[in-house]
Amino acid sequence: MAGTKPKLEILLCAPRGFCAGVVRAIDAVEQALKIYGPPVYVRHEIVHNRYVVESLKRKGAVFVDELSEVPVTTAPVIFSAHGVPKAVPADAAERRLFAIDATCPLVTKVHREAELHAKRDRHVVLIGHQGHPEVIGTIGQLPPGAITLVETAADVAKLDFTQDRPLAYATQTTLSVDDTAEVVAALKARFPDIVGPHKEDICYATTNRQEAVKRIAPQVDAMIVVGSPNSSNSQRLREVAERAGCPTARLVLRGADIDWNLFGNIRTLGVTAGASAPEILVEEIIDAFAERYDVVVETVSTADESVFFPLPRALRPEMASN
Ligand code: 10E
Ligand code: SF4
Repeated sequence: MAGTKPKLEILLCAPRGFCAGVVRAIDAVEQALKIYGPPVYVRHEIVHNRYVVESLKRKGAVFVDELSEVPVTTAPVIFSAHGVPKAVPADAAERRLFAIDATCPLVTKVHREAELHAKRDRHVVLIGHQGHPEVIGTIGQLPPGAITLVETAADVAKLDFTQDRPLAYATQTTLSVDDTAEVVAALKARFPDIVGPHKEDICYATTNRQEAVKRIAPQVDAMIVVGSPNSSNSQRLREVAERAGCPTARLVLRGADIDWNLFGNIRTLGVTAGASAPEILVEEIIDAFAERYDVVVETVSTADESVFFPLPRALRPEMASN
């Protein structure tokens, strides 16, 4: 078939894929397996990517939804990058489990902000997606009722706080930058004294990946976001692509999942990857296109990233020799 394939220009977003918090969380599981040997228990998917989870399972990680599924053991129990309610480490301590917290430091920062607001008697309005583990973790930093969740500007309109109630807001780290700006504006309009972070708590990785998609989306016939359906930041990238003018944007987990009815007759394709999607899957997807098309890949870079988070203390190399 060589020479007969149609041409396809692929614009590859940079930055894309793994963020510093994801690298740290996956490294934490791998390092725990290396130091302590299997099994290493992990509460919740360490990051929202099935390929990552399956590869760690093969190395001896055991994934559980709740601590109650972990037997009496001296093996490490790792909390996922999304963070956990305070009750979880408390429960682990009571059961004398060897807990290791792989919560991203940028999520922990939001937890500490929420605590600080509560200490200053402010009720916290959290902007985020109901039911998402990060939101459950953040709400679980304070006693029940201390945080009110809003998802949209319409939710803000329904809030019935009196004007003299001290308020603060915080956000999930992986939200749409544009949607969140709207919700924050609605909050400030209704409650001018509300206290908040400088802009929002959306992290650098979320912001940069959305920015790169915005640059590329108007120039391509279709866009693929490599990532899992349960990955919030990946879903946001797909939405950002559509809103920025890309006619077809889809989340794709593996090369075999590409819908060729949608992607079989295009001239330009944008590719990015959510913060939990490994680069090997980006390569797999580009290879799948290269089987059908004569592809030329151009990387479009909109930011440089050099963020690095050291491993949780219990897993740093000096601990390995103890
Ligand atoms: O669903 P999310 O985007 O929150 O999670 P993910 O595992 O896909 O990506 C990493 C992001 C984290 C841990 C949330 N800050
Ligand atoms: Fe941390 Fe942001 Fe990555 Fe979430 S997306 S793990 S907050 S760096």
